Amino acid sequence: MKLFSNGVELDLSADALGDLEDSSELLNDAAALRTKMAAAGHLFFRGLIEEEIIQAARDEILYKFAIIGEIDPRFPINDAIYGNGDALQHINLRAFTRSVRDGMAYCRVVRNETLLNLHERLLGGKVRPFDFRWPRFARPGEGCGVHCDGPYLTRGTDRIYSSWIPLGDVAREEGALMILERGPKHHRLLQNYLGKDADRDGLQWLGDPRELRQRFGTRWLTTNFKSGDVLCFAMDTVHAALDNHSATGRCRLSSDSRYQLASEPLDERWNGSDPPAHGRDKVFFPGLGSWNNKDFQDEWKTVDEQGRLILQR
Ligand SMILES: O=C(O)CCC(=O)C(=O)O
Repeated sequence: MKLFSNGVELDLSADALGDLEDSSELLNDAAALRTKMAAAGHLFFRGLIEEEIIQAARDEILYKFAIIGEIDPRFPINDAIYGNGDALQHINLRAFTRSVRDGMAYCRVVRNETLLNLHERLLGGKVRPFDFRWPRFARPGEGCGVHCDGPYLTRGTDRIYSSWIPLGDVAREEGALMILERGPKHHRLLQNYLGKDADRDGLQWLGDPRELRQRFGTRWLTTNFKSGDVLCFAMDTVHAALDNHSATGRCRLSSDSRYQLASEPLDERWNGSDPPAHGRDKVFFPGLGSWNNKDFQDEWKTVDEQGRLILQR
């Protein structure tokens, strides 16, 4: 089987691609969690969150996507087969994305007690999830470019961890997340990039995942994710998504959420009852090809005052 990220075919040899290692046995050992996170920049846990909690969030979100025609009605909604719906340009996309982001079942995943406890152990105190959340519905052909989260999220503090949570099984070729293994060149090669602010400096993705891996001299790490798994990573961890090449047209549903100490300053873009994010005229709605909006690589779509997509073809 071939794997692609950002349209680039990955090298599948053992020194270029590896498996994420399950850290579940460290879960109750705060010192060991912190040591491993400091060394590797990520921690992966199999089955951290109960299956029913994930399935409830999956149902809640997929029904919303089905209503706007993004899921093919000829198949069970839970299969999430892409529907080529054309309702998108007529709806209030701002309201739609907010209803997905703020759904009760989805919030129960982001605020799951085991997940919060994990972040408390890592950060050493009471944590606070960012008020903004990033649910992702990745259609066939879609993925996410190579980047670190730091430049996008750290105006308040840089002591933040991201958790990537598949909302349902996500096989590697269906758009799994991958992490660039840390090596001796990591911080030197990223020094300039990590000092940037994505909004002020207009950042683009870090580049070709195959070429980047060779330059860093390490491996991409990923796995066939199962419902309930959690991949937690640091602000300076290089990551990207594999492109969704599902043979059945299945869309990948996942979530990224962020956690910091409640006592530390907040990044005002992502917190509050209605976080401004990257601007009131933009909504987080990744995918659908190139939108001629190079800001934030098309993950953010421009909408009009009624929240309707401004088509930029
Ligand atoms: O799920 C994706 O496609 C990308 C997720 C990501 O970049 C993140 O969690 O920071």
